[in-house]
Amino acid sequence: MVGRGAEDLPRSHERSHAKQVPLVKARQALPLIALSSLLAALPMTSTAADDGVRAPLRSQTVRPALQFVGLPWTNSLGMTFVPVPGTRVLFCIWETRVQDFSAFVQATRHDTGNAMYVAGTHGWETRLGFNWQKSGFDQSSTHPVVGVNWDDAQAFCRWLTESERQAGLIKEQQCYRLPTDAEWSLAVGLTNETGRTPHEKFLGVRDVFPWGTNWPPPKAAGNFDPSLGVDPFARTAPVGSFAANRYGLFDLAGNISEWCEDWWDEEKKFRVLRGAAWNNDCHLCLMSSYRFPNLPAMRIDYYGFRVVLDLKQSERKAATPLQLQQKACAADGTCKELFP
Ligand SMILES: [Ca+2]
Repeated sequence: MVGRGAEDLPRSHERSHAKQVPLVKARQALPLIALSSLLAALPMTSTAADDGVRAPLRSQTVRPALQFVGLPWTNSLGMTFVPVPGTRVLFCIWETRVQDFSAFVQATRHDTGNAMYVAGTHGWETRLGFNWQKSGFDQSSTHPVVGVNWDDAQAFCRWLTESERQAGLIKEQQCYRLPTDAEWSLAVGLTNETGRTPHEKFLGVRDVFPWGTNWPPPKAAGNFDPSLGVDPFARTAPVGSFAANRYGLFDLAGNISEWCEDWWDEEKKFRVLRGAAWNNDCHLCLMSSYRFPNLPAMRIDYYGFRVVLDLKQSERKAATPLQLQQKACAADGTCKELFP
């Protein structure tokens, strides 16, 4: 798929997404799992192919095989972050929740508009009066926020950065932002992509999914279209309702599609989204290397975002007050550098 013309991507996108919107047309909880249990469940040495899908953590017996030292880190909103090897950032383990975005809007009175692209009775349509607070379906505070565009996500990151700098929780040079497309790939386990832009990397690695290499997705692999029959959620699910991946990240496979920082290509018209969503059932769009473009102003009821905390590499060894240690250690005392 590398080298496809930018002009044919939207049409392909449309064909492969009977239940997604055409490009540019319009259009908790996770009861805070005991972190020790969460981290103990992380098989740091596994591969994408052998990850498989584990039972939800709530019903899982975990073995204390590996644990991070000094990690994860939880911020002022209760968002938990873990390192992803090969990156210089900490990833939020969850998609940004309704409660996180609500705190931002309450503090800033940020205007999120009064129209959203939603699945209506006659298909996808722009609906006035809908926004992240009125998505058209039930959402609790721990569901991922939807109907937020790339600019809304940027505003959230700026506010959170400034708030936590002022509170002394992060350093002046550290910041919250969206993950880059390349960082998101590493988070989902893709280390061998080629291409300069997200467009060039589109579906470059075939038949690798966030849960492994088997198709269709096994039970509890994530929150996808009900036609796949792998989850009980018709729309969004509380973040963290399914097993985490090897790094402790939830819902990379589904729930909502996540804005990334990058432009789609050198035209710099579209931003990038990664990960499938609650309305996706197609083989291609659930692959880890799938990504798609849309206008940064687009608000849709299956678009949301996840944030990272950029530690700034040059400062990472003096990351106080975060006091981050950059390695994971096994029970036998052997440790692995997370930022080699
Ligand atoms: Ca997701």
